[in-house]
Amino acid sequence: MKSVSVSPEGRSYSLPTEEDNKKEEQKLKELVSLQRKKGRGIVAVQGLGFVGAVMGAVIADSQDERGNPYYYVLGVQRPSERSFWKIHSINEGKSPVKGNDPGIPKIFHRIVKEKETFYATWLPFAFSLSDIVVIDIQLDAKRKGLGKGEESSCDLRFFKDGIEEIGREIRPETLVLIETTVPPGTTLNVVKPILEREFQKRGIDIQKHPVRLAHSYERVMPGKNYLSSIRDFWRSYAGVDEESSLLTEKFLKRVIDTKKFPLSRLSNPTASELAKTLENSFRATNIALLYEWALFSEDIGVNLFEILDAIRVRPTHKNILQPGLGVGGYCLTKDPLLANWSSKTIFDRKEGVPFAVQAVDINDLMPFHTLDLIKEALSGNIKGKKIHILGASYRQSVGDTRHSPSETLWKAIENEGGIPSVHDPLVETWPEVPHARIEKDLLASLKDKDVIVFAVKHREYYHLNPEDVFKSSGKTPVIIDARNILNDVEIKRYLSLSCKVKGLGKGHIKKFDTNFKK
Ligand code: SAJ
Repeated sequence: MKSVSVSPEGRSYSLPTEEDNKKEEQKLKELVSLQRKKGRGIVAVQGLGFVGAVMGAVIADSQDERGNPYYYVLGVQRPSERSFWKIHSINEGKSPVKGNDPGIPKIFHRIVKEKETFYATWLPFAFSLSDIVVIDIQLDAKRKGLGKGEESSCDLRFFKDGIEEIGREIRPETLVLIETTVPPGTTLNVVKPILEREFQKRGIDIQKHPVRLAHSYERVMPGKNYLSSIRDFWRSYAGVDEESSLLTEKFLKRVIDTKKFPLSRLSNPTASELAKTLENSFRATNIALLYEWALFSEDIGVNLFEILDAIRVRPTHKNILQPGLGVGGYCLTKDPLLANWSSKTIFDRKEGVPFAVQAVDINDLMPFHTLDLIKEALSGNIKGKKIHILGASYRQSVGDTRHSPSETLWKAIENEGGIPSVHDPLVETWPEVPHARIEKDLLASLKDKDVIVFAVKHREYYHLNPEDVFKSSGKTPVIIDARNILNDVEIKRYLSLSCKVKGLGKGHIKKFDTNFKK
């Protein structure tokens, strides 16, 4: 049976045949020669995921002061069952990624249907036609389980295959720009040797034609500022040599608003790779640190969050973060592990980055404290109790369940005989918890629940009327605030309804008079 790729809307596309490949190659040649006649540079973007697809769109949307597009972009996506549909979606002028940024659907329609500066394909042949190849394929850390960061490793196989594909196709003068978050040292110690080997296999003299290669990490933040996190945001970069750095600088200056957001040129690609993993290690350790202060606050009867507000007013401390249900997503859970692996495996150091790895472990296990709060409120036994989780996504304003702390909580509840359920306004399916039905009607979803956990900072969960929650549940539900969503007025109103209330970092609740009346 021919394998197909199915889009989220349910449309299926047969994967390409040899015949399709031949036609596509001819089409690419014609498209590129037409675009070159218009004076446009040709940029290929490898990987059309939530970074590459939108990065490609921003590049295709860039233009000079007279409004002439700088580049024609070939988005190159492997024809896999999981992702081949994205190629058709883009070529119909539709974004393959969802997000709250209203600019996303508009930019795809503009570059495909109006400007005609973006075309998606599956053929690596596109790299042979390009002046610049931007790499946005993913590189995962292989995790051994929650709290086992030290045992994680990196499997570069998929990434190396992608580099070899590029090395087999590109012309020697083509710039290869890596944006993927990679273990520090990858550009110089893995990518450069592969490209040089592929060049030599093709009879290219790498002394005369040194590879043009650079690293510049992306700071894409899906959500309401998706596009501006690419176009209106600072970038660091470094080339393997002066020529590569200059070519990269020229490219980035055309695509990013570097007048408002100046570039930072670093001394070598390893510095750029280290910077990215350090940024997210800093963020992960920031949150992990506050977790132990949340436990401290709970035990001594103080509200950690009013303390953080009082500290944050200091300019030197305004970036102190908050603990919560846990730390999920694809950045803070992975980047410290990439650096740890690189330190030992690429640089043969004895030490990794143990503090950053410990932060990942602390963050991984954070949801178990919320389970403890639930058990405390239910005098230790959650068997048969209906526990409703508000939020499946790993963070607010996106519908993304990768490494979601809510997943850890859901599974922990099931393990102890509880009956979890979940509501989320943005998540449609939960691949990591396939049997979970995502409720969409918030108040209706509270019916008959013994425990309600505020798990994700979705805006829908703020300022719910405690009386409405109480009535909708039809019981006297335990209220668990795992994300500092409830304010003290709401907490007191739940208490006056005889609900038990517990909050991560909110030791002050037990000081409220439990007979508090309105
Ligand atoms: N989280 C907390 N407390 C906080 C902030 C976040 O518990 O104070 C949790 C979130 O709930 C989530 C996890 O951490 O589960 C990650 O949240 P995040 O806000 O860091 O979002 P990410 O994972 O999408 O991080 C990305 C990173 N961007 C890139 O790597 C390009 C990160 O550097 C950004 O700071 C972050 O987006 C952002 O600010 O949007």
